[in-house]
Amino acid sequence: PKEIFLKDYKKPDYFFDTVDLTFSLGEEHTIVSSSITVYPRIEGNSSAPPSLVLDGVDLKLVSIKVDGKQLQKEDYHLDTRHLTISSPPSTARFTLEIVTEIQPQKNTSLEGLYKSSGNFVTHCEAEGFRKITYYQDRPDIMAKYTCRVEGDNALYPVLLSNGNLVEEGNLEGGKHYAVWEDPHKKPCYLFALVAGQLQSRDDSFVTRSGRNVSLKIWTTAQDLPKTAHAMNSLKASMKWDEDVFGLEYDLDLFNIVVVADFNMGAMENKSLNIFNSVLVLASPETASDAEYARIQGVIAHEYFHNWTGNRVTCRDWFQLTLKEGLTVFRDQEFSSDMGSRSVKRIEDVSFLRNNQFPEDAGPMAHPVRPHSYIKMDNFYTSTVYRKGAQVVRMYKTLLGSQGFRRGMDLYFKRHDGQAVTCEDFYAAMRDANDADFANLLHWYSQAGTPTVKVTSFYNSEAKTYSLKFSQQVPPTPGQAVKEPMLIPVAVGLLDSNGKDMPLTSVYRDGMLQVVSTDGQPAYTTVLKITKKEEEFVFVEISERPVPSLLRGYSAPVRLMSDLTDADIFFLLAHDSDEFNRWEAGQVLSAKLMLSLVGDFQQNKPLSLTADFVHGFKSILTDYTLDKEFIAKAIDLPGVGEIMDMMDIADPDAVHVVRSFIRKHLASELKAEFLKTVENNRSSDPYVFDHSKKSRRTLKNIALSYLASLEDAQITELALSEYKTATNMTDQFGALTALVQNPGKTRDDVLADFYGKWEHDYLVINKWLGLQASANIPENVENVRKLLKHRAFDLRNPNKVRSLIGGFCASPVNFHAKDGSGYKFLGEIVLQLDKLNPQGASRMVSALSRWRRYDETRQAHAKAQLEMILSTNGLSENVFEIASKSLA
Ligand code: DPP
Ligand code: ZN
Repeated sequence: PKEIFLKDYKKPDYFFDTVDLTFSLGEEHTIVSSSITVYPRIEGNSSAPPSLVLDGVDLKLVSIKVDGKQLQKEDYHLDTRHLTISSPPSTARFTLEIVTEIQPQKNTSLEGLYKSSGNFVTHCEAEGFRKITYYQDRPDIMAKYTCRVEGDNALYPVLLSNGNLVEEGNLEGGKHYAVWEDPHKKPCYLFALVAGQLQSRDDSFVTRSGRNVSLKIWTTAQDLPKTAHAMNSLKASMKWDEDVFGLEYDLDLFNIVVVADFNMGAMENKSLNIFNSVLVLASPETASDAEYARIQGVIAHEYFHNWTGNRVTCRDWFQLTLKEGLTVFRDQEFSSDMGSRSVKRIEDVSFLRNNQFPEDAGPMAHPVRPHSYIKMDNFYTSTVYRKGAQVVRMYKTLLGSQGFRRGMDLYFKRHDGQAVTCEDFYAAMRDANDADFANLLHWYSQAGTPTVKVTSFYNSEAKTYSLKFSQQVPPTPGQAVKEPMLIPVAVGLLDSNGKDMPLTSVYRDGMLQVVSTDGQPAYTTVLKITKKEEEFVFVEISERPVPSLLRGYSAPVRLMSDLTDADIFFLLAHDSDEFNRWEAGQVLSAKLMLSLVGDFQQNKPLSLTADFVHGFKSILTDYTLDKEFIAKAIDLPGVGEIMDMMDIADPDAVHVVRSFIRKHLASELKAEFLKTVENNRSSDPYVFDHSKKSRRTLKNIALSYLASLEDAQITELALSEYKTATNMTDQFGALTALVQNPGKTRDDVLADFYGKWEHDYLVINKWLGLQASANIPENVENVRKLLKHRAFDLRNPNKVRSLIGGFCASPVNFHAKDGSGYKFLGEIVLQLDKLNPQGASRMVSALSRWRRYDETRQAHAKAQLEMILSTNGLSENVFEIASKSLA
């Protein structure tokens, strides 16, 4: 396998202007004919024009013509990856016509053209278009497409592609056709085609300049009622993007198609988004609040790509974060505006810490813009997406909302219709604001989570308060030494009453900086750390403050401060920044968990301090707080997050400690938890809004604490919640609470749930995931049984994610010390790799951080990686992860 490097990027020798495609869909094979107008990048500069190299994989070449003339065998070269035309015409333009034959019905990789539930569907990002026809499959080739689709009338009554429908009609032999024309230039990864038996929910949206856009969500007739929430989310996204960024939709039609077999969550193909069914279909009875929220966020995400990704796209795949980091940032902002901003922030930061931090500290660590890859599919990572979004957020933190908007406007003004780089985004932000951005670009090139240490000093005579920062970026594979980064640290100072002190000015390196605006003091100010060590001194500070640091999590770093526990309890009680109030609780919990882990490892008894229980209780019972905020604040840091803080990760110890704290709190605060359940129960019809969702979330987490007690009265309560639930959030919440404890009740309620929902594969996937992720002893055997259950299918990515991905999330069973969990995964990866390399490599990633564990676990995991790597015929996807993990 060949590694591809960012530094080797070269402009293409040829561009494509127009691309006309015809698909003749068939059961035995599908014929794809393309007609492309080609022009050289540099016109007439040499008598021997460079060869034209086209990508193509798993294709049967039927014919190839240049300017109408059939090419002979000696005119081109064909290998398993490329079709090379050695002497293209030296004219200013020529036409290339290629016919290929493919077999979508046999394509289990789910990239290129394949079949799902009998329908034809495409997925091309990143490099799937080369499985459809020979093409320069790279995003800097942007062309105008037409697409004619021909297929059987009865089997494929609906024929869709990008853009506008310009013609349709009947053909001989019971066939029909449709011709689609996309007026916008696009890279081939945004091409899409769908053909099959589908029905649509129809709606419309009038843009602010008066364009009437027809909106359609396509799915099976049976699932149509479950598309209402997705449609509402789409309309809300369209409105929000106009209001916040001034961005309007640019065609008269916007289609979303629902597909059961899909590797990604969804895909932003121009005007024809294709969605994994789990991210569209929802009804109160079948989908939980978490799923409603994800649907809202992802519908918005894909819609927002129309500008950030499609109108302005990436020059090459190394720039993926240019569109993904930015679009994730945009969907996060949208969701914040639809619900609670601080709760959304808390969720995003937890996700980052549980998923991205470990990635950034492991063998696959890469900058948000990677320097190299073997398979691009392996770089659709939480680093590129989530840390990338944090990088975009830092621009906003540094520039303010208006400055950020100015930067976005300039970005579109300069680059609409282009394929660009992260530097272009940076330059637009800088130029629109005359900003001084020293060191911000390092975020694109340096991997690893920076650590920021803070020490504070109050001078009561001078009335100054100083904060001394030092930063360190850890070494990562291929990057031993790092440069200091620009780290924006939002800071507020609390007085002894817990109120924010007014801030007027601060000395940075002895230089006075005014932080008040228009004569008004600030209550939060953003300190720009740019050096390895730096000191900031606040003046006119009348008493020793408690600092609230990194408000709103203003940079994706690990913060270590000299605050005492008393300071942190004070912040927990008083900080005006809700995120930092939550953070204070997390810091206290994490400290406690790490110290109990130490006790557990030394066989010492575990116990909680009264202070901790009291602090916890005061949050649980504070009726002035937002209920969803309470739910977040009483949730302990995840096992992954705590393991990430340890020198040698100990999954058993972290699990035991986390369970101990939960159980202990449940027992000490049983009455308060019961009251929380009681007060937040509701028999109102399900509505997905912040206030209703908050009640349900709080009730369900309280129930889950209580159920950890394994107490007969609580089991009765949870069973009754399960039985009387009128929506999936409550039903699944009660089920989740009940299945923590092995035994007959657990078995019965799981069987009951299956019986209820057997007919609904999305609900059954939740059932699979819940069992797979259980921490009950020796669950691997149960998961092996579920592999053979008729509800499971290794070819379906959602089922794989639920059952196999779910299993890998169990600290107890995946990381079982006898290696049984790793062995199970090793076997599955090899089976899956033959069907779907992308799916297989996603699963093998769970083994990649094996060095983080003790020697016994290391040996077991390493053996599996070596076994995988020694297998013949391994995909490049799995090869890359397995080999880099062992390197
Ligand atoms: N569909 C994926 C996403 O939107 C890749 N573009 O993030
Ligand atoms: Zn995206």
